[in-house]
Amino acid sequence: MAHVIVDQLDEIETKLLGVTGRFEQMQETLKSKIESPDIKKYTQQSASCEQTMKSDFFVIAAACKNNGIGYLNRLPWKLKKEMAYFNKMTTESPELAHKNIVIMGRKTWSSIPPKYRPMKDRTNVVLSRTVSTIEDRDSVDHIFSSLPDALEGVSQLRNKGQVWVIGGQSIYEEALRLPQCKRIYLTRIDREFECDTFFPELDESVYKLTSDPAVPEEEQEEEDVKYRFTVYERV
Ligand code: CP6
Repeated sequence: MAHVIVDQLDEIETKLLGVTGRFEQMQETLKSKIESPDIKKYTQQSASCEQTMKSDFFVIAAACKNNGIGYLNRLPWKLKKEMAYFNKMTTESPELAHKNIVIMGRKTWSSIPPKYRPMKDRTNVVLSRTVSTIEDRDSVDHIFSSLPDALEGVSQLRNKGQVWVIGGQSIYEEALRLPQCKRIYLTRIDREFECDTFFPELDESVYKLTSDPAVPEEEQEEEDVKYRFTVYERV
């Protein structure tokens, strides 16, 4: 009786070895297929396609001496001409027939006084993981749940206008790390204000100071506050 079982076990072992061998062979075949030039080329093409599907964009921000950009969901300062500069830069498009796009986080959207929402003559895009938390949702042109989603989404609008990322803190942090971020228009306000949201540290090896003919280089002053418009370009 015992040797019958031993014989059966031997037989099972032999079969298992056969199966394992064939399995290993299949693994080898699959591996060589994945590494074949055709598949490699396809993988690369798909990666570069994903890149071109995302729109290039500019970041625009105003930050004070302590890098603050906001306090209690509003601006820490009142600078009318700085606001006019923001509106001019984000509205004027080199392609006259195309509106520019402004992308902002949900809290930035809610910080805009209702009578100025949506920002006029611009396509307003708001980022939020939960659509239901967006205030005054009907005034928003497009909602996306992440910045990469928005960049891919707006690239499909067939709009040749510029794309501007306008804040706030967490959106700036993500935007500055993306290779599609080509320029940063940063207004540097020469005074400290109490703030609870901040502009990220600029990596000066990635972003270099440059100039733009549309941007005044002289120091600005209003309400006894001095500030400068700076422009950085991704190298
Ligand atoms: N950039 C500059 C910005 C803003 C301002 N100046 C801004 C701040 C808050 C909102 C929208 C825009 N992104 N340079 C202030 C006018 Cl809600």
